[in-house]
Amino acid sequence: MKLLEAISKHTCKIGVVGLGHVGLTVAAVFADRGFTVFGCDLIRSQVKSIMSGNLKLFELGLAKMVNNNVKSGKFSATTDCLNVAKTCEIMIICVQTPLSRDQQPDLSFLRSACETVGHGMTKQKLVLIMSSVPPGTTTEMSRILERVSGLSCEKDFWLSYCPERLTPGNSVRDFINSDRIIGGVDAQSTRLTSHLFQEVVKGKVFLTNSLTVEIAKLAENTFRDVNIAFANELALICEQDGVDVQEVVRLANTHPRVNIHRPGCGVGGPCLPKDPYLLLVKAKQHTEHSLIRCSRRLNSFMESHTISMILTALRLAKKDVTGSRISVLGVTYKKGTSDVRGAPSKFIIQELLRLGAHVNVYDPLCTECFGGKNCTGPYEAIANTDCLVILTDHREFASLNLWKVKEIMNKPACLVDGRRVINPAKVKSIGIRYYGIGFGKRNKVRR
Ligand code: SAJ
Repeated sequence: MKLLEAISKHTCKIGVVGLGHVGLTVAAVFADRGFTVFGCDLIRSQVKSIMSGNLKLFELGLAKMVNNNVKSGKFSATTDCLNVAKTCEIMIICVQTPLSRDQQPDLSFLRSACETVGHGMTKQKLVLIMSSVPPGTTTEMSRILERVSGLSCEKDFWLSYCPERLTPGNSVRDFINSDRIIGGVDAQSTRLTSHLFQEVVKGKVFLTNSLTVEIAKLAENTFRDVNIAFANELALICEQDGVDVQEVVRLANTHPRVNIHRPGCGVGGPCLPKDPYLLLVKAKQHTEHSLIRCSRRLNSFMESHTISMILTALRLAKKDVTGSRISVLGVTYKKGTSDVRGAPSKFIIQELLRLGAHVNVYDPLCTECFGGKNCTGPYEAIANTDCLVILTDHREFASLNLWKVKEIMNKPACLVDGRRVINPAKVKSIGIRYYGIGFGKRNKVRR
């Protein structure tokens, strides 16, 4: 078959729709392996920064890979998606699928991308969808592609679902090394897609149908979300019982078949807060008893719980939140990234501001401060504040000079650790009041 041969020889042209973290990584890696890649995005500034070598993405090695391939002519970006769709034999769709306010998926970007790809469709092309989607979406998109192109899926063109597992910050490494799951709408689509990926990735490729892959992808992130919710519930229990949840999790995880995740001040990012809702879109029968929905609520509740912890710390220090001064260290949704999508810091900072607190904010990897005052270093943020709050587990925070922290804070100095990055015993020995997620105070509160 012509396309199979072109894939093996790296002579087919690949179009990538949507040049965010995923799309840009996909485009750069395929170009780096010798394919000619055309990327398209509606955002003119993103296209311009790619073509001019001014990328502003915090992704290890990605900017360099993009720049090298733009220079060599293997990769170029444009806003003209239709032209790309007409030119390329393989189209990879990596557009966003956000949630609306009522937690319903907004597939308008994906539908619109499929319409454009459909307009550029001719026989013997392969379309891949990589965005996270509710079950059944690949079949829905096949109908759009057929309607717009007047061609028939499986007979005239092929379509597969092949989601990404990459971690923001390390997308290139993860794209190349992760095992992946691929599901075509028919055996030929699956075979072609598997062939394509085996040309560029080192991880194993597992093959099945598109609906199974759609559900499996959502199951991965939902499993993590439910597991974290369990860890968070344990943390709440431990706080009441005067026990440290870190010790409980450490001991429970010595069981060979137990792997409890880490509790914390909330679950953020582009995937975990969204994917459980995508999985539930068509699940109508058991909504009242849904473990998944309940876990989502519990993980969101941890943000309010962190606020309660801050208010308790202030109250016990005989201070009112209104007019108090609070320092927040960490804004990004997790360590080692500049990404703030879905970060718990947004709600926590905005709620503290609403309650009348002055909030200083510092993050080593981003300047977003959600209305607080942006500071250029941790001690500048901490100076003259009543309560220090840690919301991200950035490495730098674990090595804070706690003597200095105590000295520059208002008295009594209080610390609320939302990610358990600092040793409570050390904090207390220095004379700072300590509060941490899942850190129960022994002999204090009994049920
Ligand atoms: N979190 C906890 N406790 C934990 C682990 C995470 O509270 O034990 C919180 C983090 O602080 C963060 C959120 O959960 O706020 C999400 O963290 P994550 O490490 O799961 O990271 P993501 O969102 O970067 O997840 C991505 C996922 N990628 C995609 O869906 C494309 C996921 O599939 C991967 O499992 C994960 O990266 C990874 O690190 O492998």
